[in-house]
Formats: sequence, structure tokens, C-alpha cells
Amino acid sequence: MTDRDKQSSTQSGLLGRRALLRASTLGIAGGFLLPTQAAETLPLWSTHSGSAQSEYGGRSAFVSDRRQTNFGNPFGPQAGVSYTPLATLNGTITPNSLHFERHHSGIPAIDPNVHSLTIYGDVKRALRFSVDDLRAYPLESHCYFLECSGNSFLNTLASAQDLSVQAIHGLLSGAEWTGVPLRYLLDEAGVDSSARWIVAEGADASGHSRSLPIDMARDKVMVALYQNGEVLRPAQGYPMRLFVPGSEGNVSVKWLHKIKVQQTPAYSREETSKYTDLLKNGKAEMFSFAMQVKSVITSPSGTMSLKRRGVYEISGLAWSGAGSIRGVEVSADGGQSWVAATMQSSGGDRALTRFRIPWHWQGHSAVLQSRATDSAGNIQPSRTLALEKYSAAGFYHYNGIQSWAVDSQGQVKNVFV
Ligand SMILES: Nc1nc2c(c(=O)[nH]1)N[C@H]1C(S)=C(S)[C@@H](COP(=O)(O)O)O[C@H]1N2
Ligand SMILES: [Mo]
Repeated sequence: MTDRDKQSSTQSGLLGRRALLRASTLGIAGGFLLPTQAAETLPLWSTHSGSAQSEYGGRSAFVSDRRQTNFGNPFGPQAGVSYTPLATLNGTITPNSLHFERHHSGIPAIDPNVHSLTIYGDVKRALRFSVDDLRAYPLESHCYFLECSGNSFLNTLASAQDLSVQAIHGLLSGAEWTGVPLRYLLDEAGVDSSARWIVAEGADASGHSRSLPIDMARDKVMVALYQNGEVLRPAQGYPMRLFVPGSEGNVSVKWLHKIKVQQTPAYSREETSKYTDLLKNGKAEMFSFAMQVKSVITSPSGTMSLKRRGVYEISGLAWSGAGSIRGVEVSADGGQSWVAATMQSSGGDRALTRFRIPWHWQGHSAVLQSRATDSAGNIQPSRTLALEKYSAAGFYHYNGIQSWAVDSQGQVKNVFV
């Protein structure tokens, strides 16, 4: 064992790879011991046949994961959010029924036979596409995260809220998105050489529109038609949405209806009064699209309680708008020592990556943290560092390290360290 491993396995309880190999000999890993005899006489579980197949599947009656919805918005329930239940999901794909939702004027019911996308403005020829037209293009599929830039803003407040990972960080989901690369459509329309921006507009009543630099619009941006193999859900923009990988969710315009090509940005509501980052000097950063490198331990996490001493799997998600995840380190002593976590999933460009590391909890108080590094070399900052540049009134794009305190009773709580 290296000194680092020794220290990690004895003091903070994190079991690095080598320490884990010893864990089985310590009797702190694995299931219950069962004599062979007992295994052979296990009764057959079902004595009669189960229910019949169905046309559209549901989940087990024993599973109750749900989005936490927030209907307290002062502008009414149509301007609300729902949060992905990050604590109990595993892997990196969010089931469509549990993908977070954020809309400013409710979910419109759009007939795909009537809906169309128009590309116009500074182009050689304005074009209109039906859903079927778009399906005829060479589609691409990629796993990407989607995160609202207001995600985790609760941790920018002055005091730590005793809430779950879902309530604090649940405006985050991962899915496989399938659609038409936007550059195919722009090339077909023939963008004027003087054009610098596109302005995308949704068909919902909120008048949602966002500007994107043309170079960005040509790079990985798609008009998404499918989400995890199914056509988009109405809440995610059915029948089509713009998808801008790695950028704040707000630019992935749902119910996409129009794209105007022009020389300047539109300076729309969503990129001036909202979704700008207020700095300490009173100025605001605009068009700060990319979501920064970030990670969060999803289990154990806020409001959970550890019922027994022993080995727990620390598991969480990492992602970055600047590329893929190079690694995640975990600390169980509030950042004094760090141990590299194992990547549980293969990750990918602008996709959620899952990490894990076993931890031996011996009944002492602890502070669990994760710190991600992305392929561009960006390291997730501490909360203090993450807040440094911004005004106290600013709350978008927060990516500080999350600290979960575990007390000697096993209660897990959001804390600021
Ligand atoms: N047309 C339209 N697009 C929109 C919005 C909206 O209200 N209307 N909300 C935006 C915001 S703030 C976010 S975070 C994402 C949320 O996408 P989701 O609901 O699919 O998770 O959609 C964005 N696109
Ligand atoms: Mo958002």
C-alpha cells in the first residue's frame, strides 16, 4: 500500500483500489453469507403467472421515484420547474419521464403535422421544414447532459439549505439526443458571409428566443427530434427543439419554430434581463453559454441517513460544457485529503459521467465532497472560489464543490465549508 492509500483507508475511510482488495479480507464488503444447502432449498418465488404484456410499458409498482415539482412560482405553475430525482437514479441516462422540466409559459400541445421550422434572414433562400422533412436528413445520436444555468443556485445563498440533491442540483439530466446537425440546414439555406448570429425562437406563448454565434451554431448544435430513442416528450419540446451541447439549458430552445440569421444578436429578454451573470463590479457577463466543470455526489446525499456503520458506495455525476471528464477525486474529510474515484461509465464529450468509490463509515462525522477535472484541464472550484467573481445577487452558472456533512448519527446534510 502507498502511504496515500493507507491514510485514506484508515483515516477518512475512502477505499482506494488497493484498500478495496483488502476490504473483503476485513469482512466489510459483500453480501450475506449463505450455506450452499440453504441456497439449494430456496423456494420458487412465483407460483402463478404474472400480468400480461402491454402496449406501452410502465415501471414496477415498488418503484416510486418522481420529479419534485415546484408550483410556488410567483408567475404561476406554468412558469415552474421540476427536478430530476438524482439520488436514486443510476447510470448516466435520465428516463424521459424523469427528465427535469423548465418552461416559462407551460407546455404547448403542438400538432406535428402543422408545426414547421423556418430558416430565414441573411440567407440565400429562406426554407421551411416539416418534421418529416427533417427526418429525411442524416440524423446523429449523442449522449449529452442538459443543465439549467440556475441549477444549484441554492448553494450561492448565504446559508446552506437542508435539502436533497434533487432539490439543489436536480435541474440536470442526461439523455441520448437524436437530430439533424443544424449546419446541414444552414448550408442548404446558404448563410450570407456577413452573418454572425442565429436567433432561435420557440412556438410556446413565452416568446422564448436566444441568439447564438454562427460558428457555435455550426458546431455540434442539432435540431433534436428524439430523446432516448423516443420522439421528444411534449415537456422537452415536441416535435423539435434546438439542442446546444454543453451550454446553459436556456439556449436549447424547445418547440423550435424559427431561426433567423443576422449580423447581430437579438438581445432578447432571455439574454439581457435574464441569463446574464452579474459580476462584483456591477457589470454583467452576457452570452456566457458554457456550463463549467462540475460534479456532485448523489449518494449519500442531503436528507439521507446512514442506518448502519460499514461500507457504502459513494456515487455521483460529473460533467463539463468544455469537453469530457478526465477524472473525479473524492474527499471524506472536508477536502483535507482526496482519493481518485473510479469511473463507472465511459463518459464522453459533454455527457454525464458516473463515478464511484467505496467508503467505510465507522460512525464518525465526515464531510463528503467530489471535485471534477475536465478534458480541457479545468478543475471544479471550491464554493468560495466559485462565488468570488460574481455579485451576491448573481446566481447562474454556479459550479462550486458540494459538501455533504455526515454526523455521528449518520444524518447527511448540505453544508458550506
Ligand atoms: N421555447 C422554450 N424553450 C425553452 C424554455 C422555454 O420556456 N421555452 N426553457 C428553457 C430553459 S430555462 C431550460 S433550462 C431548458 C429546459 O429544458 P427541459 O425542460 O427539456 O429540461 O429549456 C429551455 N428552452
Ligand atoms: Mo434554465
